[in-house]
Amino acid sequence: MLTYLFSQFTRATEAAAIESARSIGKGDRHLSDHLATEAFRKILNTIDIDGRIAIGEGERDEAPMLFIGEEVGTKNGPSVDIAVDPLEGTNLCANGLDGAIAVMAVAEHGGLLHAPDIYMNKLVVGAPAKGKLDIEAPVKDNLKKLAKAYALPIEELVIVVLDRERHIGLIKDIRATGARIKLITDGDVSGGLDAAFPETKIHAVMGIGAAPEGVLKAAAMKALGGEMQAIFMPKDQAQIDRLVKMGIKNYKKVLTTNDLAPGEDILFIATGITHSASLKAVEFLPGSVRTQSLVLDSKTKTVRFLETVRKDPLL
Ligand code: VTB
Repeated sequence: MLTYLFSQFTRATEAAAIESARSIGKGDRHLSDHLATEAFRKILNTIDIDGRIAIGEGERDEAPMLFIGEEVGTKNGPSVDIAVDPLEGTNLCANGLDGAIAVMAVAEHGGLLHAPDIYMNKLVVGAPAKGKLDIEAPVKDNLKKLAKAYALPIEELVIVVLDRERHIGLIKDIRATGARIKLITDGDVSGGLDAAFPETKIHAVMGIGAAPEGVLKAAAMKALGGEMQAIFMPKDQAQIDRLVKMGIKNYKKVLTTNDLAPGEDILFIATGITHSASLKAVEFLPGSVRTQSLVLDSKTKTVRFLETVRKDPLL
């Protein structure tokens, strides 16, 4: 079981969150990303694991750190695959907007889909609606079922959608049902987490975003009891070839939570950088810093909220 390592991994997302939080609002997304990535990797390499980055900052030739295939950890420990986004929502952090998080998932070797950075259509719902929606069905049918699952009038549903031109039709379809929309500029992992917590009053995330974030969301849904459905949306033949090369032959297939995160033993950890409906922002206090992290364990179905105050963020 990986659960005994959760406090170690949490140190890594905390460090990434704290360091990138120093750049909130500076308008420099590269600086924010760099601070998060460096801090995350520094801590990760002190942890007793034989780790491999399955989803990271990109291919080896385009990412200096946390590239796909990079070996991380001390090598004295379990063999694990890691999906990581040290700063999910770089623009959110750079512009001081809600929803930036430092996030990772860890699983036994092979426990996370090696998803290339290609778009996918995604549907995320919380536990009450698990198994009740179908990503291929019309939006109005899905929202009717969602409203029923939550025992709410459809008008009270709130659906998170990335504010993109490609979603004009989707937004129209959602609004036609009477449901409400929370448009976000970035950060649909954070939106996915919100959908799993009823107190956030967010009920689903719909629309097209990047596949690596889809794997992270699926890892979270495994412990939270929610559901993720997804379909790859390659834009050209080169992307189709890439999917096939990575072992995804039938790319038109609807992927389930388990297809995206097949591991039996998955830890998912997210630390808030800026505020979101389910996580608090990093708070700098006189002489110390406070963070809030969500730590999910799929094996024991444990949901932990961890608030930490520390003097030296990288200890
Ligand atoms: C999504 C979303 C991310 O990028 O992948 C989105 O999941 C896709 O971006 O949180 P574009 O539409 O700009 O290509 C993020 O918003 C940021 O990585």
